[in-house]
Amino acid sequence: MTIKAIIFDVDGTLADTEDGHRKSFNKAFAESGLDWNWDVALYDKLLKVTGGKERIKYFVSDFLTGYTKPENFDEFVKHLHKVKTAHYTAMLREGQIPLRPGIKQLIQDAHAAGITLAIATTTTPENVSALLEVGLGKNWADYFAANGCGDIVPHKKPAPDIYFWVLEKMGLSAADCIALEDSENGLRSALAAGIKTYVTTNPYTHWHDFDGAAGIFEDLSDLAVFYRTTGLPLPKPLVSV
Ligand code: XBP
Ligand code: MG
Repeated sequence: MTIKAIIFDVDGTLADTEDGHRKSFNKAFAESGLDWNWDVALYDKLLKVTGGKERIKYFVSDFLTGYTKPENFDEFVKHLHKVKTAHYTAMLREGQIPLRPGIKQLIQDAHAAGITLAIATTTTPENVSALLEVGLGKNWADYFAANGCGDIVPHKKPAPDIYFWVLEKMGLSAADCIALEDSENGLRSALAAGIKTYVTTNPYTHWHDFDGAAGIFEDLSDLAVFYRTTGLPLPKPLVSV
């Protein structure tokens, strides 16, 4: 099959963002007078649920005891998440979270080779643009034919909704594409949409069950291996070597 498109997950895949998310959640909790503190071990468990708002609700329902929800709990969670997102995008704009090894080169090589690129993530559009403005420059959106993020679909990963949304936007079938993910939820989501999926692991997800992945990499620091494994049409500079 000739790969026509690469669909990128964001958190954990384009960049090692999850600890930045975790710290931003904690800043939002403290600012809201809550004594909640998500340490790494707890956050590792909370990552079972994708989506920051959903994750807060999961924490309240499954990990908190003796907590009385405020009247307008949904609004309360939305506000908390808004504060968290402000802290997180500030971290990104300060350049605190760089793109992972090989990601910028892959995006540039693939785009130059005429391969369609897209994003499929459960994080917010603000987070995607803040991360990629720093990582790829102010015209980052020019690289992508579709930017599927956040609440545009009713069900977040591991549901396939976001991948179906991106496929439709690109006008391509699952068989034309490969996906790049970092987590079990992300892999399940892309596989459920019928997309051949490769995984790059990170400290939060290296222990996940990646059964069904077409290949697992620690990272993309050796792009030639990634191109050979995936069968991506090598861009000119690599072919001439
Ligand atoms: C990972 C997620 C996101 C982030 C937090 O998204 O599940 O919810 O953990 O970001 P991806 P928000 O699909 O890119 O791996 O608070 O913006 O949801
Ligand atoms: Mg991810």
